[in-house]
Amino acid sequence: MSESSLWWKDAVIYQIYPRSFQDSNGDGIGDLNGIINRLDYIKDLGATAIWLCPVYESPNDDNGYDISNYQGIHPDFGTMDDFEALLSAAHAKGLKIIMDLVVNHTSDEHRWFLESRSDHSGPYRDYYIWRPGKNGGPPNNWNSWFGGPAWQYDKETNLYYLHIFSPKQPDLNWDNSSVRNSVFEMMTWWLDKGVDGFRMDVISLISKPTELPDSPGGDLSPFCINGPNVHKYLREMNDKVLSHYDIMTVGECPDITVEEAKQYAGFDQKELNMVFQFQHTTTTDGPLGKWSDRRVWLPDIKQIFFRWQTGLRGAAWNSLFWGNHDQPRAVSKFGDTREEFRELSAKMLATCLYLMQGTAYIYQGEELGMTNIEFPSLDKYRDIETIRAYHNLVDSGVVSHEEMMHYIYRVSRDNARTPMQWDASRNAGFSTGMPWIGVNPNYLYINAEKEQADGVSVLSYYKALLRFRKDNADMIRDGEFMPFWPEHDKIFGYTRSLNGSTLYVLCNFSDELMPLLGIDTHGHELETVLCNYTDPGPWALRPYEARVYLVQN
Ligand code: TEU
Ligand code: CA
Repeated sequence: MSESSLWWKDAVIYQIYPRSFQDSNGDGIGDLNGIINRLDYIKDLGATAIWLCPVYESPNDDNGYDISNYQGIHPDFGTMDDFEALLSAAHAKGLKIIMDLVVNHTSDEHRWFLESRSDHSGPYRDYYIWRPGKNGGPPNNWNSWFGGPAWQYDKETNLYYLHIFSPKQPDLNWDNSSVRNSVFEMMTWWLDKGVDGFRMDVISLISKPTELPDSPGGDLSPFCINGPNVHKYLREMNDKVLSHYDIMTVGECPDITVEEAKQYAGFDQKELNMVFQFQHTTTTDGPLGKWSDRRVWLPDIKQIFFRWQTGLRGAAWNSLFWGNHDQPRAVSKFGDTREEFRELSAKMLATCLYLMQGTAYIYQGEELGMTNIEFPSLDKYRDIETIRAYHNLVDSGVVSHEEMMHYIYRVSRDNARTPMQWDASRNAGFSTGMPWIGVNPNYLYINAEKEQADGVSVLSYYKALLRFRKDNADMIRDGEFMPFWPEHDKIFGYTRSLNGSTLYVLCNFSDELMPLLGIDTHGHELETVLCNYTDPGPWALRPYEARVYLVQN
């Protein structure tokens, strides 16, 4: 691989959830023209690429993760011409565009599924996973990740189809070579248009075992995650499509370990460039999975990052993120949203994350320190996962309404999906119409316009941090990673070293003053290069302080 094809190692990727980013025509839904209008903001932040969540035609059962036409743009977002205008405007500013590739499943309104369902002997029948029922019920006991059985009965043929997600998201049958070729052709079509890569939705789920056995407790994960042929199919994809372009790929891989990540994204594996792993986002899971109010315990998080940083070193590449469109807001989950600490902890979290080795991902609004939302009632929520989980757990009496709302406030995906907060005008400057989902009332004081004018805002700090990352690209990309004070339960510390220079990154994850222990610099000067407080402070870390020292060779 030539050096130029490794641009993704230094990339800073800004993730856009298009419905919630910027509405340009007053219909309450963010759109492509809205994104075009905000490209300067993204560029100015210091991002080098955009990951665009799905903008394809879709009945929106799961906000675009249920695609009915891979080669068409949803009219809510605009037209293919608008997309092409976005692509060339972004490229003109030096911003790359990474598309979301959702090929574990389609919408049940996709032409392939409509034909599969209606023509039992036609070429599309085998595009999906159809099975006869057992003992008057579904083929096995698997549960959908969105709740309820993972099988949907089809009256006409008296068969069931598999859906890991909603019944409107039937799983494709990747064992069928025509499915793979159709997907590869579609990918080629986008790449020929000039897009710069793919974020691959649940790509580790595409291969299912032919025998679809019952699972203890109905959990399909052990059978569908990293299924039997997943690596074979990804190598074929790499060989037929990916290897022909100078692009980047990141595979979303729930429940993945370091060893498995090396198989998907090993430098010599000829599959993907990197994966998203979720160990650091799932430490708070409880008996009801994500529906829990557990707090993050720093030693868990440290251990996970240390494992990934050292485990992938020299073998594969990390992706660095706190949040995305499925996660609660980073500062609400990992930081502290109390008034005096929100900005400090948001800046600290960014410092801690983006000076590690890996590609940086910023989820829209994170750079403002946007927080979770608490809507007063379920009918204000839009997310299918939240609504289905509420009914599964509350209607059956497993948890009370109050308890469930409490969990929803912590972890619902809608926390990340409230409109981007641009300014203090009506609807946060997101839309002149009625937004499809409620705006967080804190937009009056958390918004881009205000933060742009404020030299010590979260936004300004992000810009400085990303500039630092860029100016020290060799160190951040290649520097050796070492845990620092690994046993400390309040400070997340590590060093990066290259050519005799060392960067010390020290982050206080608590609201207490933390004395610093000695740092042996062998007589060299300790220069503070980044800090989220404006005054130098004592030889200690103040609440949520992030301090970065450089010891030059
Ligand atoms: O998410 C996959 C996934 O693992 C989610 O089910 C995740 O566990 C959940 O959202 C956490 O709350 C991807 C997309 O990112 C998500 O938006 C889609 O709904 C899902 O795939 C189906 O396409
Ligand atoms: Ca719109």
